[in-house]
Formats: sequence, C-alpha cells, structure tokens
Amino acid sequence: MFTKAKTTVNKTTASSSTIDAAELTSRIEYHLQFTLGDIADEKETKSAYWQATSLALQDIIVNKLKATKARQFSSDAKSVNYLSLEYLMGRLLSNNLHNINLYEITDKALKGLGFELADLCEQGPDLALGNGGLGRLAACFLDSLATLDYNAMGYGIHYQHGLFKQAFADGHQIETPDMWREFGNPWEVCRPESAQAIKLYGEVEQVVQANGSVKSIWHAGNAFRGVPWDIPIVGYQSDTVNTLRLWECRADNAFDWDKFNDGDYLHALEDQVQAESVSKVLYPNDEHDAGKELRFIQQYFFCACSVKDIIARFEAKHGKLNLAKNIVLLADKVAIQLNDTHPTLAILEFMRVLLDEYEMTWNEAWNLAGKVFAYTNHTLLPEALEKWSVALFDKVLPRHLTILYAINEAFLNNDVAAKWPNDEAMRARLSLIEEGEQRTVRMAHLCVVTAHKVNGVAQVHSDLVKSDLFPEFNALWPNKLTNVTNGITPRRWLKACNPLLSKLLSKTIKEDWAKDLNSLKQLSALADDNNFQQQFMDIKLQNKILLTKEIKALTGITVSPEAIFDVQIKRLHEYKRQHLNLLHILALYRRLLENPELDMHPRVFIFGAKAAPGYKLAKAIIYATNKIAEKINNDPRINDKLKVVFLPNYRVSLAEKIIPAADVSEQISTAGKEASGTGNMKLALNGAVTIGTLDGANIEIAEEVGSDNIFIFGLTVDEVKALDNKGYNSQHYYETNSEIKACLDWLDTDYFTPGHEGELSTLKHSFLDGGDPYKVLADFQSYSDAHFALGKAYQNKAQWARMAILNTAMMGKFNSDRSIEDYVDNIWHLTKS
Ligand code: 26W
Repeated sequence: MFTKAKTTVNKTTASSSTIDAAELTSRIEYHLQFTLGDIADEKETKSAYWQATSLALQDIIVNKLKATKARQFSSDAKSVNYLSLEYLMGRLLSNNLHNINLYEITDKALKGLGFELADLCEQGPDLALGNGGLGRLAACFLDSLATLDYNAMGYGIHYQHGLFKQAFADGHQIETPDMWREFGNPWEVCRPESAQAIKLYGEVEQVVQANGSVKSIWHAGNAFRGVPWDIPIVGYQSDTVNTLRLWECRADNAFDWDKFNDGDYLHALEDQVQAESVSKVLYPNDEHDAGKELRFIQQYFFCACSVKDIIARFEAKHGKLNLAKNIVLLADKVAIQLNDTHPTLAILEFMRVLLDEYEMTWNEAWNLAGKVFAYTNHTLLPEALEKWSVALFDKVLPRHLTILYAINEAFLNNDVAAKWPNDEAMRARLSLIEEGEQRTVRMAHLCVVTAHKVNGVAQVHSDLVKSDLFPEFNALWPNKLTNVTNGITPRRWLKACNPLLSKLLSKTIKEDWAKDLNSLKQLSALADDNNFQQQFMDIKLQNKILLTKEIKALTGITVSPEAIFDVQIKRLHEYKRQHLNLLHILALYRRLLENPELDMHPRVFIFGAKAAPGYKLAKAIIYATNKIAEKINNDPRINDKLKVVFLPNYRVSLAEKIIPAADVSEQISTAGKEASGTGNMKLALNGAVTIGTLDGANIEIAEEVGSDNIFIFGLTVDEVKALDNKGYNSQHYYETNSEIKACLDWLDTDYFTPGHEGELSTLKHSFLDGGDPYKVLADFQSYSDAHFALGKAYQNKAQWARMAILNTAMMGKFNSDRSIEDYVDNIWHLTKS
C-alpha cells in the first residue's frame, strides 16, 4: 500500500554512488506523490511505479549529465555529432539502471514497495524511432561513446509516431500508429532555450556588391521552429552521460489569432498543422523518396537544426565564429558523422551558413566541410541509394541548390578533369546530378565528394563499396574509402537481456566482461568442461522456457523448450530471404508427412519481422508464413516435430526476449546484399549457432568462431556475380530439384488456405516468373544440407554445447566499443574527456 512520502528529497545532491535503497524509496515515493499527483488507489498500478521509478532515476541521471557537460565544456575535447534520422532505443529503465550501477539497489527498494523490478522493466513503450539495423546501430554507438567517455551528441527527430505497431488479422499484417509518447516520456527534457528557426522555399536574389563579387541572398517563404528534446545517454560504469537531442517541428506562431477570432478556426490552425506534420512520423524504409516532399523537408529540418546547434555549442565556448580568429579551430573541435545519406543536406546547410551568415570565402567553407564531415554507407541496394529531384530542391531549398551546383562544378572541372581529361562519360557518371527525364541529385555522391572518410560497415561490404559502388571515387581518392565493422553493445544485448548468463559469466570471468568483451575468450578453456557445459545449456533451457510462455501469451501456440529454437528476426526483405527459410520449412513438413518417424530433433522456427507497409511481396511472405504455420502447428500427423511461430510486433524489447533463448541464428541473405547485419552478432553472443551465407559480418563471425562452430552454405559473392553474368535461370532449379518443385506447386493449391486456392501463388511466381532476384532457388539445396548437418550436430549434446559456448566466447570483436575506437582512431580523432 502506498504511503505518502514523509521525507523531503534533495534532488540536487546525492550521486548514484551515495544512493541506497532507502533513499531511492523516498525518491520514488516523492514522484508518486508530487509528480504523478498523489495517486489514488486505483492508479497504484505497475505503470505508475514504472513512471515514478524512471523519474527518480532520471533525476540522478540529469545530475550526472550536468556534471558531464561542465567537464566537457572545460576540457574542450573534440566532439562527434552523430546525425541519424533513426534511433531504435528500445526501453530505457533496465539499461539505465545497469549502466549507472543502481539495478540491485532499485530492485531492493521496489521489493520493499511490493514490486519486482524485472516486472516494472517490462512496462513502458519502446522508443522505436527507427526501422532496423541502422537505427539500432546508432543506439549502440551512443551507449559505447558514453561508456568510453567521449564527448558525443546524437541528433535526430522527435517523431510523434515511431515505427508502426504490427498485428496479424487472419495472417495478414495490420499496421497501427505507434503512440509512444501519448502520456509523456520520463526520459526526456525539453530545451526551449535551444530552439532554432528554420527557413524554407522562397527565392534567391543575386546581388552584385561594391567589390564586384556576387552575393546570394535567400528570401525564404516559410519558417518553422525546431524545439529540442534531450534524452540522456548513460555510459556503463563511466563518468559520462551524453545527450541524444531530438528535434520537434513547430510553427513559428502557434496560430493566427485574427483568423481565429473571425471564426475561421481551421485556417487559423493551418500553419501549426503544416509544421507539426514535419516531425509527425518516421518514414518506413520502402517508401521511395521520389516526390516525397515531406520526407525531404523532414531531412532538411533536422539537418538545419542540428548544424545550427553544433555551431552554437562551438560558439558558446570559443566566441562567435570568425574567419580571422577561431575558424581553424572548428575542425579541431567538431566531427559530424552522417548515418547513411539521410542527413546529407547537413553538408549544404553547413556551407550555406558559413557562406551567407558568416561571410566566409568558398575555399574556407569547403575546406572546413571536408574536415568536419564523414559518411557511413549502410547498403549497396540501388533502390536505397537516395536521389532527390532537382525540381524539388529548386522549390524547397533554392539557395542550397546553387551551392550544390557550385560544388559539382568545382568537382567536375578540377578533380575529375585532372584525372580523366575530356572524358564526358566519366563526368556524367560521377556528377552530383543525374541527367534524365527527371534530373536528380545523387546524395551519396555529394557525401563522398565532401567527406574526408567514407566507411562501409563490414569488411566485405567495404570492399564492395570500393570495387562495385564507388570504384572511380576510390581511384580519385585512394585513402578515403575505408571499413569500420559494426558492433553491438554487450550491456543491452547480454548483461541486461540475459541475466542468467550474465551471472554465470561474472562468476567465471575475472574482468568486467561487459566493459571488455574480449575477456570472454577465457570461456574457450571451458568449452569442453562438462560441468560448465551443463550450466551454460541449463541457462539456455531456462531462457527457452521463458520464451515458450511469451509465445503462448502472444500467439496461443504451445511449443516445447526441448525443441531446437531456430530464430530469424530482422526487417522483412527479399534479400534477407525469409522465404528461403519458409521454403525449407515446407520441405521439412513434406519429409515428415512422408515419414513421420523421420529421425529429426523437434524444431520450432521463430520469426519476427515487420514488412514496410507498401512492400507487397514482403507482406505476402508474412501471410504465407502465418498460413503455413497454422497448418503445420495443427497437424497431428507430425507429432509436434515441427512448429512455426511468427511473433507479432517485432521490436527491440521483443528481441531482448527472443535472443537469449535462441539455439540457431538464421543469417541467410544473398551474398553481397547484407551490408553487415548486427542481429547475427547479438544471437551469437548469447550462444546461438549461426546458419548463414558468406555475407556481411557473417564472414568475420566465421573467422572469429572458426568454421567448426558455424554452418556456412550457399553461393559466395563471386559466385553470385558469376551466375548473374552467365544469366540466372531460376526455372532450372524448379525443373531439376523435385523437392523444390513439389514445395512450390503446393503453394498453388488450397492446402494452406482451404477454399482459397492460389492465395499463396504470388510466392511461387516471384521465384519463377519473377526471376527469383535473390537466388533463393540456387541456394536451396546447400541450405537444406547445412540444416541437415546442424540437426545432426544438435543431437550430440556435448558437441552442441561446445559450439554454443565458443560462439559466446569469441564475440569480443563485435563489441560496439571496438567499433567506436575504430571510428575514433581512423575518422574522428577524439580524445577522452
Ligand atoms: C527511407 C530510406 C531508408 C532506406 C533503408 C531508411 C532506412 C533503411 C534501412 C532500414 C537501412 C538499414 O537499416 N540498413 C542496415 O544497416 C545496418 C547497420 O549498418 C546493417 O547491419 C544492415 O546490414 C543494413 O541493412
């Protein structure tokens, strides 16, 4: 029963190290009473306690944030500014508690109040401000930057609605808006004092000045206000709390008072509605950018707010930017990292501000831009390489277009002409503008031309960026293109999400493994130790039992924790080949129907994936999987040897439950298509064995764990290319592999969709008439063979335990702390502060 706080809480003093359970209890009670408003009995829910606990913790964090800021200000260490349209932060309570070392104390305090902390950590929405790997990578990087005591700021958009929520209705994906902030968010602080004014539209006037030079003056037609919301980023056992600053778009004036008084209510609110639409929703990744004016404005709004904020922070320390005085300092103090091309407009805004508002010379501004900006490429898929129409630029950002033209002219006439004189074809290929029916701006080219470093996210991906995507740029600037292999934070992806394994590791490893993941190598000495194997596999079993309960609660499906849990969790995309997995499930089902006594350890195939709303085939794959699952799960003939579960609403917090329980990790993209993958790292770290292609980071994972501890199959990058050159004919596999033929023909019947024959035919047609662009049929047999070998390996308990342990042991490289140190050494050149 809640009793009113008897103590007054001094929120400004105690630091996390001086706080005990009693102190925390009174802070929680304080928030229950004063912030949440003297809650009545019926409001004494977990949700209220979650909020009060979060707020109590946030007070402590904000104190530490203040101290960090003061320290960083006086040390004046160079900062990195990470610009990303996406951050997939997930939930923050458990993570923040672990990082600030208050988990046990809070657990004790809450027990005294009659609550379980682990339970409360399940409360509250995910901060799902991203689509997939790119957004989660940004979140892991922020964790590592704070943990390693670097001065870093994340910049993004304060979307009113993050990634849509997913439900299934008769197997179909249904999307509903994400309402993460409907009742506020205890982790953020509004900073109206740092609001920015942003201009758009209008025209550019060229004015000839007294000295004969021409000055461009932008008469903008529209203005918005960017209001920042700050989310503190708590380092793990470090002195640092950094900031993630998310911009919300508001109208310059709330509403037109005169129109409102005249009774014209709707028009009075027009500006407000228009402004708010800018930060209203996160774009799902399939929405092709062409013609998406709002997405373009969203990108510009966020870039402009961030660039201005970065300069304001510099000026707060060094005084007004001044060509004669402190300009050279800027590049020593500021690095800006572009997370893919989405924030490319920051380059043009940076140039515009320096040229027009600070009246710098072109060379000064351009030199600075080159030193400050670096760009990370996250994909080779042509459809994801952003291009914006020149017409849209001209309409929304006319001044920026003139700057872009000037950059292009200098680039083509100096760099390109010097290397390839009189080569018109080369000029056309490298130009920032793509000529055609609709002229477009190649955003990636602008990034590469400007940035001092461009990195891919796994070795094979970075090699392909050099050889296939930007070979000419690589010839022009041989040191510009580089690699930084991705990583994941072991705090969220092991310490917090897998408490049982964490305890075992802490008991076994001498160092704090969550700060030094390489120390897990010590486990390899125990990989054959019977006793350790038993402890390790017992934890896996406990985690699987927990997941069976979750599966039951979410889908009603009963699965046995004794089965192999085979997991594929990632965005739904053809190149990731969930449909290869599905085709293999069909093959297993057929084999079982033919021979129910088949010697096969029972398997549960677990999927989690959202399909972008406009991506029809991805949705068809979800539907087919759900329908096939329904049939298989209810077929008594196969003795529960096969189950298929598609968990709805895949997100960070669901991943945290699935990953500790996985035996097998499916990483089966067509070679050359998955830039890196990071789910592969999370699963392996938690002792899942990978079945995968030689693609992305899988290659480096295989190098680390050794070929005996991973199941590699399928075409290599070179073989995929060779097949393309020869001309890939998917029909051939259909005609020559009777199992493939039988499974695909099955999809034409109404076997899985009684009374609705042909409902799953789309899938078959994508393989045959559609040409199977991601070579599912070419890799099927090799995949099936690898699965067979995997099944055999699982039957040898000791061998499997050894493989699982070695996977956990050898993941040290994939710590995002290592990725960050690579960025620091090769790109940002920061010092700790
Ligand atoms: C609207 C444009 C757009 C296009 C694609 C937005 C977002 C995307 C993605 C979903 C990009 C993405 O997440 N890429 C992934 O980045 C990860 C981190 O580097 C890699 O591990 C994955 O291989 C890559 O697919």
